Amino acid sequence: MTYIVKPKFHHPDLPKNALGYTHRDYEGSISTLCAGCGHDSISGAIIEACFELDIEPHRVAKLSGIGCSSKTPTYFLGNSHGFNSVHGRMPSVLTGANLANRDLIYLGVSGDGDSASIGLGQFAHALRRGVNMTYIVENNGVYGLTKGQFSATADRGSKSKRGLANTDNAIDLAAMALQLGATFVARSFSGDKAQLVPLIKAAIEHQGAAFIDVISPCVAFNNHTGSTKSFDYVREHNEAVNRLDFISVRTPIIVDYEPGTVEVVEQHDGSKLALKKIAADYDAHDRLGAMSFLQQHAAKGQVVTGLLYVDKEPEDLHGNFNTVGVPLNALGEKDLCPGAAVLERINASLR
Ligand SMILES: Cc1ncc(C[n+]2csc(CCOP(=O)(O)OP(=O)(O)O)c2C)c(N)n1
Ligand code: SF4
Ligand SMILES: [Mg+2]
Repeated sequence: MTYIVKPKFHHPDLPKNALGYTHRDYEGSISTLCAGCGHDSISGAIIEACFELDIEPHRVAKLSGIGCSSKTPTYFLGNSHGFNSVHGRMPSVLTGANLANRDLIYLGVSGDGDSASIGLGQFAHALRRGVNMTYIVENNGVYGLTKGQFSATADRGSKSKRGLANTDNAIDLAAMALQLGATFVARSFSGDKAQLVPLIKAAIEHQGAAFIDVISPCVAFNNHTGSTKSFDYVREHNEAVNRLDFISVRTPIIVDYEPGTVEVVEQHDGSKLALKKIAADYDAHDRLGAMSFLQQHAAKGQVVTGLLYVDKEPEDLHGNFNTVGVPLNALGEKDLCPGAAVLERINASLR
């Protein structure tokens, strides 16, 4: 545990983004996680993505549950809104906040224990409702914070630090997200910043439920031989389906991939995703195809990473509810309380 406060001073020559902010403006407190924990690399990727997207930190709301992964929002975006909720309950708190103020960028950070065990129902309903958010699971296959018990994402047959084999079947959260109707589904590896940063940027700009499952090795309890969530295992079994470039509306569009192997996907806000197919038969717009691709590779012990699925025309909860464009928390009494005559009309229509 460190109690050292991060110094505010930074070198005057640090690179600045279009808002004049440096990376330091997107950082948080000094991490208290174990040295080498994959979760710290994901925090670094979130900082990089927000810096590159020129996001004003006060426009972000970061929410989490309980666990080492859920502690990480303290270590990034120190100038953003934050809510560290109860174990497994981040999705419902995020949904409520999003309904009250649709103008913020919602970033949900969770663990495999937080989302696949106690919070599985919450995970499922937030995705099926299409809450506009970037939902990141920092997936290490164990309950890191409570000292390394198998989580529900641990593969059957994988070994604990003490050599015990897991006898339960694993939940694949990316496969579930596809089945539940998430409009952006990806998987990445904490050790692959080149893949993870553009995925986070694209997920933030995506106007719907975006889910990223990030394999993030726990160096204290799940990084040994026999684990399928260790650095060595994921490096050896990583099967990337595409290489991704994210091109924001503000940057000039330069795509230098070979013609025929690249697909440029335009999102609602005009930002673009350039997908270079590595697996030639992979189609990132085919939900069913993505589901069977995941299953086929999981059966061979391969970890499929990259953008698995994106819907070019996502729908979100506000669209489905037909809510007003003004955030609900900004409406005045006149709008919120339209009077007895309107209430009478509504009651009459229900009789
Ligand atoms: C209601 C409740 N039940 C159990 C716990 C104990 N607990 C704290 S963190 C945790 C699991 C964390 O695992 P995960 O979400 O995978 O995060 P990690 O630490 O691995 O990043 C558990 C079971 C709790 N804090 N609250
Ligand atoms: S116990 Fe595991 S998950 Fe928690 S900080 Fe240490 S390495 Fe990371
Ligand atoms: Mg975990």
